[in-house]
Amino acid sequence: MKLIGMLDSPFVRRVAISMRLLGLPFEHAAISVFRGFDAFEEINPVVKAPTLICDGGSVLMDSTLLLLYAEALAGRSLMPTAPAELVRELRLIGLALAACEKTAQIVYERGLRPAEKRHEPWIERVTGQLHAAYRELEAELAAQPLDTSAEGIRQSGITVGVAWTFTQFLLPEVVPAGGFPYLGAHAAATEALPVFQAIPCDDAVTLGAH
Ligand SMILES: N[C@@H](CCC(=O)N[C@@H](CS)C(=O)NCC(=O)O)C(=O)O
Repeated sequence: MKLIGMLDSPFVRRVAISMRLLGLPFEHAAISVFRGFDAFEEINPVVKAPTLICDGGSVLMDSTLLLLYAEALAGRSLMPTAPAELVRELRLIGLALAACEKTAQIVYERGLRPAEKRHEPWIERVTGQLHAAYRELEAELAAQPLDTSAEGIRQSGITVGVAWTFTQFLLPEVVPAGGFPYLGAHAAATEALPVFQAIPCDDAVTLGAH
């Protein structure tokens, strides 16, 4: 299996960390959807990161779908099965993914659209959605922190940690860390885990075969 995409993408990183925790061997190619567009397009014409080339040659995309496949291969899951636990897990993951998506939209808006074509009301809308996602997550963590141990971490813990690091890396002035102590503590704990350290939020890193 080969995972395609840069580790500064939270979507790629959550898959790489999860596959490592699931004990699945994979190769990694750190190809950028921007700088490496042509090379990416040869692998996946839709140019979405993460992309997974399966051993049988099928090409999959979307981190959540990749994780479904990875868990089926591993024969175990990083998600709880009891409905009451699962519903919280899904809510946290949904909020974290929305935060990643809104962060990326702001970054794309700033980096790709010429200044004279920027539409401020759109940026304000997306920024409001980003703040809302992190406010909701902060309240969830304040009510009940997530397991951040190497043995007990679940998909929600991985995705919330990866999301917060991503936003703080790219937009610290948009989402000031001081307003989100529980998220900061969660991400500090996850980033200290060996698997997070081995798979950093860094576009210069290419993982070897594992
Ligand atoms: N819902 C998707 C989002 C993936 C996504 O948007 N990835 C970005 C990279 S961080 C991408 O492919 N951007 C290029 C594009 O959308 O054209 C997932 O969970 O994998």
